Amino acid sequence: MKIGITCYPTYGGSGVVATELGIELAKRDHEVHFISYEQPFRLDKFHKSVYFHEVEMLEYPLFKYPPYSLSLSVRMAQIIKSEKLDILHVHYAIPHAASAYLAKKIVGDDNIKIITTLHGTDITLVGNHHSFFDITKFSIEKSDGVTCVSNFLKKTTEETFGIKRGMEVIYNFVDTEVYKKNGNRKYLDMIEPDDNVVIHISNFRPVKRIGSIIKVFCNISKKVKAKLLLVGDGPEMCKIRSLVSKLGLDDRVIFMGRQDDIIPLLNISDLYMLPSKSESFGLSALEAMSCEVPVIGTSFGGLKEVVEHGISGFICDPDDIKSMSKAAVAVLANKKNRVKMGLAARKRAKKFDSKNIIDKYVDYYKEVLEGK
Ligand code: GMT
Repeated sequence: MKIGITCYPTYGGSGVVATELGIELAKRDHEVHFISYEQPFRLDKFHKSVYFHEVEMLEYPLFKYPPYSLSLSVRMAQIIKSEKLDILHVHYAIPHAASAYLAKKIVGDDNIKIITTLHGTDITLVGNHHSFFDITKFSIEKSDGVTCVSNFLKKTTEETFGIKRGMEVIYNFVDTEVYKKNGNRKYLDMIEPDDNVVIHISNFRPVKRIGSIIKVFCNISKKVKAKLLLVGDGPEMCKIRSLVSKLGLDDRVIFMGRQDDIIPLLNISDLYMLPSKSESFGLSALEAMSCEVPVIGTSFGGLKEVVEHGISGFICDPDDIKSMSKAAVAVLANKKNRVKMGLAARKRAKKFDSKNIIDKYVDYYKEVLEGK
């Protein structure tokens, strides 16, 4: 198949899923064309049969907000025609699904099938805002196929937008051959061999509740020798830095900034924390699990479809600092327990291996093309 993929190219789960999906499809002899304003960050080296098409944006003084979604539609239509795409698969509904709908109208309805993958905040936080609600509902209904990254997200989409059409749940995935413990526990300068390492990776938005991680870590470090690695950057950074200082944790919290390769960091970690206000799937948690790192994650959303409470980690109310602290100390203070949970996490991650999940996308593409 010839498949177009549009996603946000920057740091964020939906862009990671879209890029890894494209690379895996190309390995299976499909031809993949990324269409976005920038080359996706995980598309950092040459891959056979993977192409990138940049969306050109016109600056004009009248435009306070340059209309990216329109330029994207035009570029999509051009690539559908020039590359003879079979499918255009867009990740994150806003604005990609609406742009794809317009592109389909430009090239003619019979010339392309549009598949939209819903990722999370495009439904729970952004798409349901009154300024976007109608266009989100419309573009979901008008897509030829829709996938959701968890059952939670499918149900939330149906309830929030009153969607009646079929939507396929296809979970996110990880390449467990790449994301694995390599035994090379190379310490960062600031980390000592007997430190328990807690890690969080995100784009530091309020939904991630990083303040709760700091409070839990404060309790952890009263019980065990520990360091906290915060990986990523975003709007909450200043607030988090001052909370860390206020709690006297400056020498124990390490701000790593954005990192392209997180595997070495997961390899020195003992616990991953993701106590978000809502998490539709929690891809970063799955990547940690694949590296034998147990997870303490939120009970709000789809993370409980990934982490088995008490086995591969703990699912907690993200407001319940006491329970999360207790769970974290239970993992870290007992090495035998931690290793056992880490192995269980790896075993669980294998259920979401890219080998199994990519085939589900390919089957779904075929179904949509056949008009089932
Ligand atoms: O919200 C984010 O952290 C980014 C966002 C995205 O679309 O880039 O992540 C969402 O999609 C990921 C990939 O499917 C999921 O693993 C995340 O759980 C989801 N985030 C939320 O639901 C908050």
